[in-house]
Amino acid sequence: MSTLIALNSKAVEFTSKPLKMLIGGRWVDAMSGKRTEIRNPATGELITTAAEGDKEDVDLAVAAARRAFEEGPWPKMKPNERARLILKLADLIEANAEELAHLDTLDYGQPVSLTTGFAAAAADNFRYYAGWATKITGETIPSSTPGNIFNYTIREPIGVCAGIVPWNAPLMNAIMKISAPLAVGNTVIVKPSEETPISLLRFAELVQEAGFPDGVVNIVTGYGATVGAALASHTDVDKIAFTGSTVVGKEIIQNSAVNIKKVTLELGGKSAHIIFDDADYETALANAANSIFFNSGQVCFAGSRLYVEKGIYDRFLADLAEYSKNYRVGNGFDKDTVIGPLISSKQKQRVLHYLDIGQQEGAEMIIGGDAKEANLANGHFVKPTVMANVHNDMTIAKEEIFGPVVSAMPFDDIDEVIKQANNTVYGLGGGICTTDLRKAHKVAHALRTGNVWVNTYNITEPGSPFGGYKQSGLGRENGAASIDMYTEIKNIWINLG
Ligand code: TXE
Repeated sequence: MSTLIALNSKAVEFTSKPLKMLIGGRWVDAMSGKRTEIRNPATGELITTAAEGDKEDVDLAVAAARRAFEEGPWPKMKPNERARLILKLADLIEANAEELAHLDTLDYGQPVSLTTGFAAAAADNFRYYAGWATKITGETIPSSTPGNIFNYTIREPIGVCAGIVPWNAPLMNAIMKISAPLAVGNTVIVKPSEETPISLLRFAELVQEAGFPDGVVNIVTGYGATVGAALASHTDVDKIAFTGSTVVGKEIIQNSAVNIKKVTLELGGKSAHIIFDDADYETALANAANSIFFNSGQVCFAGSRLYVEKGIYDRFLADLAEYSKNYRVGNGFDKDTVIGPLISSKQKQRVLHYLDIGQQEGAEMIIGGDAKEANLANGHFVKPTVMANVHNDMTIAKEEIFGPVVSAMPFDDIDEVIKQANNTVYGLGGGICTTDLRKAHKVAHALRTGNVWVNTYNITEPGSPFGGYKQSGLGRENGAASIDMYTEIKNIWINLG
């Protein structure tokens, strides 16, 4: 029996009209007049259309953000006034959380319980960075230069900051490219994914309602090859932050070279989750499943390579397959759904292709695959999938699949499994399940990744730096690290003699 949650009435109203872009405080169509269809990935139905921006719209947004930075009050405002506005925005997000969550579920398909959590996290993230606005300090440096030299530093905003975000947590991914830069006085332009612009545009209305000066936050919708590339190669954008594929991340670096933009990248992953035989068995099982099936596996730090100690490997895999049957696949508005659809038919085909390649290379699919049930036929659903008999040199152990697919491998030695876990071009996350503290520390230190979870997984917080080693990224988001990423340090020398 279906237990469908009714779509929030304000979300119905918001999506009943064609969506515009926010540039310089005005809601505008694309200069070309072009529009992109936005479809519900669970049903294939048209939700609404969004303005399809292009280079000339980017130029307008950059000019507006530049004006707001150079002439506007924003960077010069007292830090406590900036903090007050950001806190007001957080309150508005909280007050409209149900609507924002429903818009995300409509747009990218994941369960309302999950998108509700993301909306709450978005408000939290703003509150955390509102606190930073009044705490950006410099230092005084004892000078050894002869004479009476006063030597100190201050931190200043970088200027116009662009953010390009993907579809796998539309609101949350965007927020991380807005909260920290605003706290320190930058102005921002954000491009959501062409697949999922809706919640960010509603959020932009809240920015206006909170009373931010025009041009401080701008949203340009459209495709990566046009809007995204125009932002990355624009000579008047000072900083770019990108979350997405490693391939596009490399292109962003190349395009950013045009004016030596500051760059933050949060890219793909192939994170190892290591289960030792001394782990609390039930916890390890739940962690292994949640680390890969959460958000339908469309998570950059998903535990997509599962290493299980040999003695418990067969039993663990059989139990994981059983456990995954609890993950009900369906429409995100159904209260019982745990696994929503993948974002698009393209993404579903990509995931199924990896399942084929895996089997051709000798892996065994012990559960999962294409969701062929009649009620799922119009959406892009893939079931929680467990691939056994995988080796580290197989394609499905090396490449990011970005779906609910785990590649499982046995191991019998701690040093060997560390080597295997690090044998990847990525370095975003890693998980360890053990009750032996020494093992936990040893492996946590040995993993060449930006995040490690022990006897847990999937935790992120606004105060904790998040990002990747190797080809998983550049720089960090969240925490004090993000403040560093959005400020320049100026060193001032004064001769007091
Ligand atoms: O990502 P893209 P896609 C990985 C994941 C997934 C694969 C492809 O493995 O299967 O990437 O997904 C914009 N210049 N991740 O094709 O293309 C684009 O419009 C500037 C991991 O959706 O990287 C969107 O806004 N921007 C990941 C954003 O980049 C460009 C999240 C992401 O799209 C651009 C998503 C260009 N030339 C996918 N081309 C993660 N790290 O969480 C595209 N874009």
